[in-house]
Amino acid sequence: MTAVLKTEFLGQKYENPFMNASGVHCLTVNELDELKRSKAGAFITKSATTLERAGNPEPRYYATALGSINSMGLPNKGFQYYLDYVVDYQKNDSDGKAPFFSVAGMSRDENINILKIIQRSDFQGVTELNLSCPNVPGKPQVGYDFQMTEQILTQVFEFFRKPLGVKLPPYFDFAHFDIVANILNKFPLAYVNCVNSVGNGLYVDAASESVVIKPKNGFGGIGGDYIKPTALANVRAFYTRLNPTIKVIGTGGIASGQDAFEHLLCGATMLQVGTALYEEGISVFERLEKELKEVMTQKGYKTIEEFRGQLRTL
Ligand code: RRO
Repeated sequence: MTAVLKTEFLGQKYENPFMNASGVHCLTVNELDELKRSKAGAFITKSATTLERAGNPEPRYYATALGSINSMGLPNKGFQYYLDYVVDYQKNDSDGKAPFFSVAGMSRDENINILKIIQRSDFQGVTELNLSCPNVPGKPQVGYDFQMTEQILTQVFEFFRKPLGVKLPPYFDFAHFDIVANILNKFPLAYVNCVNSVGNGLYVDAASESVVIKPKNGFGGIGGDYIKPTALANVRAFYTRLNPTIKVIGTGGIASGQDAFEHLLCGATMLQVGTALYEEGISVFERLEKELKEVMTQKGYKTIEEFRGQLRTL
């Protein structure tokens, strides 16, 4: 008996649930094409702003034994670059991997303007609105401002009719899970993506008595092993609170088949890989698939549907 990883998400069929996390290996057409040729089931573009941005000064990413810290500062090629890529892909490729389009305006108006252009464009795929970039100096994460989150979504759904998901920051309190889920349940969202990096951590190198990244005096978003329990908690909290029409993408600490299995058990449908992809390169997808199939086979599961969301409590 071989386990199969085939996954249906928003009416599309994918070979497996694995994708890159936005920001990792998706800045340029070259990197995006590498994802297309990889074993990833689907992929997503770097969060785009209206105009190209160079991002924060380097060093701005640092790998540690347990994960990573980054303060990239939203470097991207500008909205039109990625829109051209995803529309072109739709016209010329029929491999069922159509890229998701991530956008991250720096203000409410910028988000609305970007989404209006997507609504008018030929792009028919999935858009992800990033409400949780932790690294732009002077710009707090929208996802921690509940009123602003609701205002933006209210304005967006006055005109946006294409499939839209939101990338959320991690939340750490049941009161916040409840408040945010109540807001999200008011809208025809396609999915939520839990979680973005744990914002504004600080990694200290004791030997040099120094921080390890330059922007914001060393403060940055934490990813990797450090954040898996937080990611799983957010996947589970939203899976159990949201209308079943709103799917959950699990992101955070996926570096093995077992990590992937745990996210699926908590209720995730697609799975995004950030730090492990950055560290290992695109061959990570082949390994994760093999390992997830092994975990499933060992447990006697043939398909993901047999155990998705079936986490037991005591
Ligand atoms: O570019 C970044 O610094 C960045 C973004 Br937009 C994000 O959403 N999450 C992250 O960890 N880094």
